[in-house]
Amino acid sequence: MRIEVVTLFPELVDGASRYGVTGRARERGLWTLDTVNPRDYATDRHKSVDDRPYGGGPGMVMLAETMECAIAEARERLRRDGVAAAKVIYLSPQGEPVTHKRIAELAGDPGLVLVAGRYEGIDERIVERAVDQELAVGDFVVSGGELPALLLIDAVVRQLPGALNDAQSSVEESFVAGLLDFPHYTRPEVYEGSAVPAVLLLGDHRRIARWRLKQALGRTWLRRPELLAARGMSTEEAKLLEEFKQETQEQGSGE
Ligand code: 9WO
Repeated sequence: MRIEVVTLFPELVDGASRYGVTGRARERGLWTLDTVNPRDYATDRHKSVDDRPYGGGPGMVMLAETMECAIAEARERLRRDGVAAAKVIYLSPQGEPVTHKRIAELAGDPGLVLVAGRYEGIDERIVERAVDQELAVGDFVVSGGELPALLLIDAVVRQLPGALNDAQSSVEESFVAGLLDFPHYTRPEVYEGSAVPAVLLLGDHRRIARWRLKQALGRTWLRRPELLAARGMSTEEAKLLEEFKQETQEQGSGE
């Protein structure tokens, strides 16, 4: 996969993508990253990329022309590499929510252009003319689109075949199954008076799998009930969740 990021801070995006899973996948050639800086398309002597908003108010808006030139260059580079019609994605709090399903779809694209805005955003005419999808990675505002773009890149790259090793892939499957992950423990067996759950020490792999599924169901029920409602449960899972509820009640009442 080929990813182009339009950003005023190319070193930030390039640098962060060199770590961990995305960095290794990049070294192995599973994906490439290039950046285009709207600053390089500025035409005045101050190299302006922003101006004051029509209608007044605080802050600045990114100029239509420098932004459109930068997006055109990103698309052109991808086209030269055989990606005929790359999707252009603008990261903004006004976008549609990013879900696992959307990430899986994007991972199937041969190339993507990600637009990271700064200031109060980009001129709306560029959203209309040059952007295919406006996406939000959460219901909050940050200072620019670079970290949201990196988050999207990380989530997409880990879906590329060969990006994760076997151990990492199996963890992935639990979230794909629509549940939150179960709790994890490592040495020591007792930490500051708090013991690892006994079932994990006995080596009975069927019981361990059952306990972990119970914890995953229980946590999802407690923290993200809407995920559980959307997914539904098998008869066996419903039984495990009932056990979880009983056990947490017993803890709460001190029995
Ligand atoms: C800044 C601002 C300041 C005063 C009044 C209103 C304001 N709105 C914004 C704003 O939304 N700035 C954005 C910064 C413009 C687009 C890039 N920025 C951004 C993207 N912040 N947060 C995101 C983002 C992207 C995807 N998912 C979550 C957040």
